[in-house]
Amino acid sequence: MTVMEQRGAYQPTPPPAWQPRTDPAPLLPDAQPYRVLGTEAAAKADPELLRRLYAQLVRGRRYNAQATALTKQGRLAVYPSSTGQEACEVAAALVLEERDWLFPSYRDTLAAVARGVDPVEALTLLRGDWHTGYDPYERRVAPLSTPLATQLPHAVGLAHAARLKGDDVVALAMVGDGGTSEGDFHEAMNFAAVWHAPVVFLVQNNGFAISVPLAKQTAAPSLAHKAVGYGMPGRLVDGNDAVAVHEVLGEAVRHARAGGGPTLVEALTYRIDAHTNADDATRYRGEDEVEAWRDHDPILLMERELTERGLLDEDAVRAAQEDAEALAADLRTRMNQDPVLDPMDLFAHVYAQPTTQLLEQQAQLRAELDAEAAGPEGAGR
Ligand SMILES: Cc1ncc(C[n+]2csc(CCOP(=O)(O)OP(=O)(O)O)c2C)c(N)n1
Repeated sequence: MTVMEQRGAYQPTPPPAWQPRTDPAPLLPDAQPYRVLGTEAAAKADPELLRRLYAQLVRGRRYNAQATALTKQGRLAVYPSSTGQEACEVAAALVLEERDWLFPSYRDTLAAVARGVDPVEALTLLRGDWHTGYDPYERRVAPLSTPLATQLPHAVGLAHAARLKGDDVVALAMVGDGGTSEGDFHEAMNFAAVWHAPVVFLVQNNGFAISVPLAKQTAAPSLAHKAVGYGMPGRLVDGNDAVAVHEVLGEAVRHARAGGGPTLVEALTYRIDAHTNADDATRYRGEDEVEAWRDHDPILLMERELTERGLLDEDAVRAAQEDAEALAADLRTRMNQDPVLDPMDLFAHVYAQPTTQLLEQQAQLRAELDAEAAGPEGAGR
């Protein structure tokens, strides 16, 4: 039989039946952003939680305003304000247990403060002083991360390690919409899903990566949809509705704690201020857009709800404002004191085992500082 005849006799067998490895349907995000405030579900919200969230939102708004003012007075090098995004900041901090970890980005100073980090220490990095400024282990808040999305693989690593050790720890990592286009985002999401790590990703979609609007950096149907490709559930929530964000994050944290693996939460919000004090937002967005979001302000939404339910009277408003003013006054006083800095600290905490070059540089700086301290006479000896 010729080769051609043999081929003619060949009967192809059908390939094995294919089906998706994971049913994508339960992973799909909410068709519409999940909301509580202004809906029937709000009636079920715990009054104590509403009051607590409200007080923290008011404090947060004041903290943002004061930190921005400090940049104008030359007391703070840069401040990426989260005005308009306070609901996400506060809910992320309040939803965690003490034993959990928060992984913030540079925009999330407020989340760190709401979790108990000293308000001045939280600004150390943005002041241009050394290192993180606060002890990450004290409140379990990782350093504010400036390189986009690099905090995400760290969060996954910590959460995975905790699970391997049998520790009951969940990591909540915060990132901006722009950060979701980074390679680190992909790597973190993939490892988290494959390892089933107890981690929650909170994407604050505030519409812009500095001046780049979302449509120019992703063609995804929503950022929450990205979850499905990695095999984890995606959730879409109104990021200005503090109760809704708290609820969605709470569910995701409980799911992770119970061994259910990671969740990606996209919170739709808006950055009312410019990217930082160094940015002019009028160059890439119109005032109409900003005004429309002011009507959907997180504090306004909460005030309406509390007032309708008779949970907010003048005394409660005044108490929240006084508390916020006290925070701002403390920030002003302490930020107006010149920090005492030791230039030798530059070399601390860089490597566990300093490199030869670093040791040489350290010795050189020591010699320069000693010579300076000795003055012209000492230098001549
Ligand atoms: C790896 C990396 N690339 C670029 C930058 C410069 N950069 C700083 S902020 C920013 C925009 C980030 O936007 P987004 O993630 O949406 O966060 P937002 O500032 O809106 O909170 C960019 C590109 C950076 N910090 N890190």
